[in-house]
Parts: sequence; structure tokens; C-alpha cells
Amino acid sequence: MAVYAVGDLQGCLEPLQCLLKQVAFDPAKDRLWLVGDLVNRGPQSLETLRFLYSIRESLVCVLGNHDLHLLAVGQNIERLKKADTLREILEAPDRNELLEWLRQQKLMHYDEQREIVLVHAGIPPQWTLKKALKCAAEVEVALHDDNLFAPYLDGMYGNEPLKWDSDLTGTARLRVITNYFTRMRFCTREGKLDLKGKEGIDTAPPGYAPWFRHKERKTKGLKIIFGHWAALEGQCNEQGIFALDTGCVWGGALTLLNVDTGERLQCKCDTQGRVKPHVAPSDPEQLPATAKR
Ligand SMILES: [Mn+2]
Repeated sequence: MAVYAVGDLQGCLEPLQCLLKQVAFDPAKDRLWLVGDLVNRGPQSLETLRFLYSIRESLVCVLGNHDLHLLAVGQNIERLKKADTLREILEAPDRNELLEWLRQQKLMHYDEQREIVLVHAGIPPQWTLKKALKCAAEVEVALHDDNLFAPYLDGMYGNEPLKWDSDLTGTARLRVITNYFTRMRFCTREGKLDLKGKEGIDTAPPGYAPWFRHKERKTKGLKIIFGHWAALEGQCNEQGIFALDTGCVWGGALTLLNVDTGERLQCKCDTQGRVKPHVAPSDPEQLPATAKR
């Protein structure tokens, strides 16, 4: 049995299938861990969700901001945005089955035996593993409860409060937990969020740093696999921290990590999130027009 973690799919089914083929993924034996943002922006959100649902017994999946957005739109709590490519899911005959499955997923997965955590965006520096699991579980209770689900999604949008406080209650409490797990990139050492910056590590505003970079981070020693931050291009240069979002939907690549061996594979993508055709450099017919001149 092998365990593979894969970065943000965002509806890019072709590159996923390309990678699963390369490792001869066997759903009967192997396990696939997904860092969330399974859908949106890419070309095949519905097909991606259907495929994942078909192998659901072999999956571990944590939710990303795009997945939560889909759930909110599915509940008529939020409207589709111009750049969303989620309509095909909402209009599908099997939408309820797919959305119900998505809703049952978690914000955080902890593999006790391997001492590895899987999250979409990260864990704030001031939280221990125990605290993070407890906070994730609070949101998961709301997600999985028929009565709490819609109010949770309704209160989920927004940037405030920017920082965790154990005295927070209700929607504000769930909102900041959700923002940590699904939207965080830069924060202060106390965990105050900057939700604007999206670029590389060296673009942190003064007083801020990538969540994994803080010296006092309480999850040091734990392995953490995450996605969400395409500008890192899969590199964060931090012991035990594995960045997997390599922007497959933006003309980057989809990345697969063998969780036990640390081996990485990539499938290069075009700007539509499809598998990029392999170009042999020796074939002049295949060279871009500028190179022929
Ligand atoms: Mn994301």
C-alpha cells in the first residue's frame, strides 16, 4: 500500500489521471490524500468531483476555500462569481449526492502513525497540534450537522476577526478557524492574518511571515502537507513542511508526493489546466513560432 498526496486539483482531472497512471494507483490498495480546492477555475470540476466520489473509499480529503464556496453556492447562500466554473456541478442530476459527500469532509486530517497533518492552507503558529485538531473539529461539527450547516456557511465569509481569541463565540469563532485552515498565507507570530498577500515568501508585509516560517511555531516537529499557495511553486524551504500547490490550473503543474518516500512527481499543465503535450525540442515543427525565426 502506498499513500500519495496531491495538490490543489481545481477541476483539473486530466493531470490527476496522468499522475495516478504514472504511479499505477490502485484504489483497492493505495490511498490518495487531497489538500482541498478540488474544484473551481479549472475545466472539469464536475468530472473531477464524480471521479473522486467513485474512489471515495480510497481518499482522505480536506476542504479548501473553493470547496466551501461551492457548498455555500449550493445552499443559495452565496452567488457564483464571474470566474467560477461551478455551474456544471450545480446543474448536474447527481449534484446532491456529490455536494453531500463533499460536505462530509474535514478541515484537518492527522495521521497519528506517520505524525503527518494534511490541511488546505496551514496551521497558525500559536496553535499546538491538539489545539488545531480541536478547532478543526468545531467547524466540522457545524458542517456535518443539518441544522448548523447553513448558518455556518452564511457566517463564513469575511476577513474578521483577523486573529484567534479563545473568548470568541459563534460565527466569528468559526470564521477565523475556517480562515486559518483554508485561506491563510501570511500572519504575525501571534497569528494575526494578512489575507491580501498571495505572492512569494519574500513579499510578506512588515511584521508578517509565512505561517510556517515563525520561529516560535508550536507545530514544529510535525510534518504538515498543504496546498493553497501556488506562488510558492511547491517550495517552502522549511523542515517537515510540504507545499503541494504548483498551480496546475494556471499553466503550472500538478504535484504528487509519495507520503512515505518523499518522492515527488509532476504533470505539467497548459493554461487551461489540461495535460501539456510533450514537445520534443528536436522537432522544428513543434517549436513555437518565435523559435523558428
Ligand atoms: Mn485555496
